[in-house]
Amino acid sequence: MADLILYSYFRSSASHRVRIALNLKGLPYEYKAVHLLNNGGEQNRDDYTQLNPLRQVPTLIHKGRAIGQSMAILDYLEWLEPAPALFPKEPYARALVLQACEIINSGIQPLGNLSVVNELEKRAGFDQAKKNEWIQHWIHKGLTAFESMIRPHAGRFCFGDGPTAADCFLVPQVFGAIRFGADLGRVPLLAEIHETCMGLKAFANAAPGAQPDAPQSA
Ligand SMILES: N[C@@H](CCC(=O)N[C@@H](CS)C(=O)NCC(=O)O)C(=O)O
Repeated sequence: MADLILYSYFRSSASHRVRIALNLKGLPYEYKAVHLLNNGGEQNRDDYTQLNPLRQVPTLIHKGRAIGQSMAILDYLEWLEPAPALFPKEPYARALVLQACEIINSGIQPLGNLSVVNELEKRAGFDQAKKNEWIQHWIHKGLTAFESMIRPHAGRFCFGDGPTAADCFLVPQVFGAIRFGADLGRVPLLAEIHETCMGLKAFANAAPGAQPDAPQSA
């Protein structure tokens, strides 16, 4: 059994964050695909629920022990393999990186999550066009806030000239923004940082289309 196992879905932005972090730290891992749509959603299977009680990906297994929530996983990886650091040591700088991550982690991603959007359909009769409008609204609001927050600190990456956890969160969210037709022209700095990140193997190899469970066309 591999030292590290990642339960992931190719298109899951939260799984994507963890794939980037593992790659940046050079940690090899075994990929286990959890299909979020097939068979009623494999995240709902009893054996998977034992690993992740909220029935979401990602879940990281290290030496047989499970960790859910991408932020907790990134924090764990930082202790496991401190270099390269994804969080600054200086308290204020660290708080700013966490603030940027949380804009995405709590201000954008949960509002567009599959189970949330399904509830909008069930309870409020949203069709696909309305669902997309809803998702785009939160993406625009969150990414605009993210861009204005990092602007004074950005270099080639969100904070300075090396990737941090903020870039691990940003890049998957930009993939989501493109997928849902959000206007990246409103956040030119983020579009530029995304392009810089995608020039690195750690980011390129973590992309949805590069995963073993991605359909050929992804
Ligand atoms: N805050 C969680 C979010 C995890 C999450 O929302 N995962 C989504 C995919 S990106 C999921 O598994 N959705 C399944 C569902 O909604 O049924 C984290 O950062 O790990």
